[in-house]
Parts: sequence; C-alpha cells; structure tokens
Amino acid sequence: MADIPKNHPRYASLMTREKISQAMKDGIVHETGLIAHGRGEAFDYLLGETTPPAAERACKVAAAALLNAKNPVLSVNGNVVALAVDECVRLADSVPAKIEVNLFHRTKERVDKISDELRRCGAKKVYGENADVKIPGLDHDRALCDKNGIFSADVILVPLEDGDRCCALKNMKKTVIAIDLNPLSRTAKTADITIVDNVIRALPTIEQWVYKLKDESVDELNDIVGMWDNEKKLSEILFFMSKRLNSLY
Ligand code: PTJ
Repeated sequence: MADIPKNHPRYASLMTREKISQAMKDGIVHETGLIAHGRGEAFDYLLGETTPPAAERACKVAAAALLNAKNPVLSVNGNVVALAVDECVRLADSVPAKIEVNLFHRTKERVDKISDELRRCGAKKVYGENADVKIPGLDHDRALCDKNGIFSADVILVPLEDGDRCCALKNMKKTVIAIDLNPLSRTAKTADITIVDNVIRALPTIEQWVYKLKDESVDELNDIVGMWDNEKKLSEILFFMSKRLNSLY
C-alpha cells in the first residue's frame, strides 16, 4: 500500500482507493469496479461526502422493509465486499438477512474469493456459490442466483447495482432497496427505496435503524415503508446537491 500521510487532506478518500485497488489485486474487485468506484467518488464529492437528510430517511425505510420481510437478502459484489465487508455481515446479522454473492463479471474464482472473505469476517452462510436458477429477462451472469436466496427473496438490498437487474427484480415483484451515489442512475430511478449515499456510510446507518425499529409492530413498519415516495426523495437529493454546489462560490 502507498504511504499516505495521515494529515493529507484527502486521507480517508485515498485510503479507500488503496483498499479497492488492493482488493482488485487480490481478485475480489473486477478491474471495471475501479471505474465504478471513481464514478461513485465523483457523486460523493457532490454530496460533500456526508449523508444527506433524504438518505438518512431512506435508511430508516430500508430497515423497516428488511425487518418486515419474510426472506430478506443482501446481494453483494466485489466492490461492496472490498469497501464494507464487516458492515455487510453486521447488517445481515441484525435483521437477520441472508447474504448472497451476485456478480456481473462472474467467475468461480471471484465468487469463491468473495465468499471466503465474507466467511472470514463472520458470515455463517453465504449464498450464490451454487447459483442454480436464473432471474428471468437477464442475458448476463448477474441473472445467476440461488433459489433459496435472491430468487425467492421478497425484499432485496442491492448496494452498487448496474441497472437492468434492478428492473428484472422488480418484474419478479420483489421490493428492491438500492444504495447508489448516483441519483440519476437507472437503478436509483427503478428501485422502490433508493439510498443515495456511500455504501460505507449507508450500511451502518441501516443497521442502526434496524436496532431502533426492532420492536415496532408489523403495521408500524408497513406504514413507514408505505409512506415512502422514492421519486420525491430523489428530487430532494438533486436539490440538496445543486443547492450545495450553488453555495460553494
Ligand atoms: O463485482 P462485479 O463483477 O459485480 O462488478 C461490479 C461493477 C461495479 C463493475 C458493476 O456493478 C458496474 O459496472 O456498476 P456500474 O454500472 O458502474 O454502477 C455502479 C454504480 O454504483 C454507479 O452509479 C456509481 O455511482 C455507484 N457507486 C460506486 N461506488 C459507490 C457507489 N454507490 C455507493 N457507494 C459506493 N461506494
């Protein structure tokens, strides 16, 4: 790893880059995952690298949806495990939810490495290694999933997604929660609940809400989810970003 001085003004961001670059060398992140990370960084810059109020509220709604689900699943890929493996495992434990590895650039070697890393960090069971069914309507490897995991999930959390799977999951009548720093992406627009925030901040925030909402009734949780208007919240995020940009100079 590069020797980055702690007093560097961009220390946290540079260390995150080191992490994802190392994970690529270790075979966890696909090389194009670095490009996806760069796009995420640019949007995070526009947010001021903080969680906007609409994202905090989205985390609350996401927690309510996960708690009310019969078969909640967290879908993880290389970038998510590189950036927030402990956070994934803790969130899955708190709900509890299943964890499934689902990759766009799928190879057995990457699936095994990512699954091993999840287990090393405490995941008791990892789905996706023996993907035996396909999400209908997808012609790439993200379609491959486990019939007891993503395929039969009613609520699915998809951090760092790439658009068309989100649509395909919606077509299967699943509730989709997305974490995506880009509020303009197809994923952000298609999901039922979009958290426009960095996965590094969003996953622990959802977990905190899971603990806060754990004792609420099913009706109370349904109300929290039912009152969410995703389109309106995305426009609030865009307003937050543009207001912030306009106030800089
Ligand atoms: O590990 P694999 O094989 O499944 O490959 C995954 C990648 C990331 C290569 C694949 O999903 C991909 O190409 O994704 P996209 O289409 O580039 O979309 C990624 C989205 O995630 C973009 O909208 C980024 O803004 C966003 N993003 C990137 N980093 C973060 C993020 N959102 C939240 N937190 C991040 N840290």
